[in-house]
Amino acid sequence: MSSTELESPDTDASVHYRTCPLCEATCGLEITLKGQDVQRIRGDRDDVFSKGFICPKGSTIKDLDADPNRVQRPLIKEGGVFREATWDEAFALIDERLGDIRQRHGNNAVGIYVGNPNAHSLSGAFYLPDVLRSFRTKNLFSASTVDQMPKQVSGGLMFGTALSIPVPDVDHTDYLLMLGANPYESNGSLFTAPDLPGRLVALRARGGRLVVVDPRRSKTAQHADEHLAILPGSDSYWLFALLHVLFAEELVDLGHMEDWVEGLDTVRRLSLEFSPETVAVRCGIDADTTRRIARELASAPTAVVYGRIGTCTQEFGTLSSWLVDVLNTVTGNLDRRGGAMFTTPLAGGPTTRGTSGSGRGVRFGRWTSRDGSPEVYGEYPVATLPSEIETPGEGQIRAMIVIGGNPVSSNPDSTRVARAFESLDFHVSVDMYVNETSRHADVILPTNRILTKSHYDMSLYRLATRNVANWSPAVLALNESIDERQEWETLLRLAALGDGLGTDVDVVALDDAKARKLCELAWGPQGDAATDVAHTKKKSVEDWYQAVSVRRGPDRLLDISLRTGPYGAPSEVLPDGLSLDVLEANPHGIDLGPLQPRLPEVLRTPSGRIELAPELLVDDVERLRSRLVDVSADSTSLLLVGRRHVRSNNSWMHNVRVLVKGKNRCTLHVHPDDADRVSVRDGEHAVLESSVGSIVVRVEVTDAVMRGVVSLPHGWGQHDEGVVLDVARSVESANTNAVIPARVDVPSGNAILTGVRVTLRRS
Ligand SMILES: Nc1nc2c(c(=O)[nH]1)N[C@H]1C(S)=C(S)[C@@H](COP(=O)(O)OP(=O)(O)OC[C@H]3O[C@@H](n4cnc5c(=O)[nH]c(N)nc54)[C@H](O)[C@@H]3O)O[C@H]1N2
Ligand SMILES: Nc1nc2c(c(=O)[nH]1)N[C@H]1C(S)=C(S)[C@@H](COP(=O)(O)OP(=O)(O)OC[C@H]3O[C@@H](n4cnc5c(=O)[nH]c(N)nc54)[C@H](O)[C@@H]3O)O[C@H]1N2
Ligand code: SF4
Ligand SMILES: [Mo]
Repeated sequence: MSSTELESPDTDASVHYRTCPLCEATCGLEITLKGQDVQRIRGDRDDVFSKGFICPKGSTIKDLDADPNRVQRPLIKEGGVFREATWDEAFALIDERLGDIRQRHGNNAVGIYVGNPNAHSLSGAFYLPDVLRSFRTKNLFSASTVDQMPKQVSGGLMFGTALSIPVPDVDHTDYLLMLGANPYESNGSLFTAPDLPGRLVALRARGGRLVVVDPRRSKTAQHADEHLAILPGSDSYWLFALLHVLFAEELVDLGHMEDWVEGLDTVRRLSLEFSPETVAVRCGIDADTTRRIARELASAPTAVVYGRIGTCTQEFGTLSSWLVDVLNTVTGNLDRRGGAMFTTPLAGGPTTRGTSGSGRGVRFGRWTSRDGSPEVYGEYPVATLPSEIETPGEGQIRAMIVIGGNPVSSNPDSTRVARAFESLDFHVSVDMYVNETSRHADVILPTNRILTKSHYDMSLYRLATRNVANWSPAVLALNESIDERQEWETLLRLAALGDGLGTDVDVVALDDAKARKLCELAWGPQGDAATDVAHTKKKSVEDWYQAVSVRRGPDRLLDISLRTGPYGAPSEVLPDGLSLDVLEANPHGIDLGPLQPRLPEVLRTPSGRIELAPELLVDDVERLRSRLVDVSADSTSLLLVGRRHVRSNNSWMHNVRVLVKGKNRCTLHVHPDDADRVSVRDGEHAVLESSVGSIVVRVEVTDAVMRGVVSLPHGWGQHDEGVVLDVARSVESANTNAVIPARVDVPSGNAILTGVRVTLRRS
């Protein structure tokens, strides 16, 4: 069975269906080809989840794949300039240099950074762990610590795994309180729901209420019933004040969770000192409003609190992330229809594996970095990466492997990050651009074009608002004339190199061994194969391995995950059980319906209960307390926040001309009163300065930002020498991370990117 259907008598034309991998919304695309030429990309109206919705980025995949600035073949830097090389040549150089560095300085001398696109890549899902393991280094970093790590920490502590993150049941809720998220531009995050704007419109149309808490009147705030402007970084105080009211007015009602909750009294005690009056000035929200919202939350038939990047990348990111789910719990809205629910991922995941109802839970700080940063889920904070590269001594990072990431753009104190990368002895980037980061590399290994990859969003389907699955086979063939290779093969080769197997490896054999091992694990006493075995009646692990080995690479591994996942066994809805064959036969996806209550089975805490007051977080409340009066506040400085635009995607899509044309979007939003105060005018240049640097920005005066707050989007400023991004370079822009100091939220190590103190002056 194939997802290709002939649409016209023109035998050359074919229509293919493909999930968009660019953001978390997982929209279905309908792609018309003529031969190997992409004629058109539009929304797949039959997609079970997105039903035809796409954003302006989805249809630009053709432009991305055809970008003349794409790195086509491996590049090796010689005498300061890149030259094209063969894969063998590139791998031989990597092997020689990394081998030498590891031998002389130990395994920790090699650091690895993995970026955001890996979360959307089937290759990344299955082969990246091999790379991370193979180099036996503790110096592992990722974009998670400039993003969602606080939510993973709070969810892990409360419910037991790194992916125990409840998702708003947006399609059924009566009340959505949203903090620090702007899905009208971002299309949702840790909350996979294609056409989230449409779902929010539907929520309001059925009589529900949407309240948005954001220092900016964002597009989502404009489309809400109510917008509360909050001072950046103060969400934890406000969330505590909501709890304060709920306890004081006896509105706490655990409902069906009564038997599963531990620590309610501790939370009540902690909330006592954060009354709406106490936090009003710090948050910029008056006490009456706070009381009213608390009552609305408690009285709505169903309600859900949701916080995203604005609540994570802040001084108290973990506390905010935690309090969001505490509120969901104490209002009885956790794990019930219309509340905050857990996905049952069709391909399985940490919340479906192992013993149901309890587990090992999570532990952090099992080892620490040289500067004392505790590991969190095996990684160190990216904010500390430059110092790990620059500080001499045992364990100093001398070489970096960067995979699908652009830390020089996306990490705080970016000027220092650039300097640190420049000082490395060796650096390899797996990327398709020579950008802010990879320009420093000694070797660049290109990734293959999006449409030559098969796709299944392993990570984001674990956080989806319905239980869905959709697999897309590759639409285009690899371009042999440039020796284009699948990224999973590149990752497998890198892993082999890390394992000391050298460069002369048989990738097919390595992949077979990996699949066989996965089969054996699934077959073993701890494994999940039983579900599939039951219906395939395979006699041995070998039979089973042969059955899945009609495919190779990540597709085979996905098939194993599907067969051993929660829907692998035959059921009423899937009489044959779930497998990749089933998904292949359903090119518009499979929808197993709205989220279902999963308590207590979803829990993996050692206690088998919801830990409402984990010690690590309770201890961090002291830090919150100590900052109730913001002593660094003064009348001349401003608080910097970010923003996203629907035509952007972090740092790497500004090279698509149709997305950047028109109005310049890298402007600094300044409130009219602040503009007057510092004498800057709309459209003028100004200097934005902080303790770590200064940048020249174009000012846009608008009352969409709170007084005292300025906003600049991230991911811009592609003007460094050597960056090969012709379109992005032609746009006037600056990198906001050049003025953001490298500071972290303590429990998670996540970078503080919002609420940063800056000054503004005329240039
Ligand atoms: N100030 C500020 N900084 C921020 C943020 C913010 O809100 N404010 N947001 C943060 C967030 S949420 C994130 S997720 C990070 C992102 O941080 P990063 O992941 O470091 O950066 P990206 O811009 O996503 O860069 C992705 C890189 O991967 C490459 N790439 C794209 N597709 C592929 C592929 O299929 N394979 C490979 N190998 N490479 C590919 C791109 O060319 C690009 O170089 O930025 C963070 N930085
Ligand atoms: N078009 C587009 N879509 C994207 C991306 C992109 O770059 N472009 N990136 C993707 C990625 S990697 C991610 S992680 C997601 C992020 O998805 P979202 O979390 O929805 O991110 P944003 O759209 O940046 O919205 C964050 C909002 O938080 C507000 N904010 C800032 N500081 C605070 C604060 O202290 N408190 C509160 N309450 N609010 C605050 C900002 O003003 C902003 O409106 O988007 C994804 N989708
Ligand atoms: S919303 Fe996200 S997944 Fe949907 S088309 Fe746009 S970029 Fe792709
Ligand atoms: Mo992100």
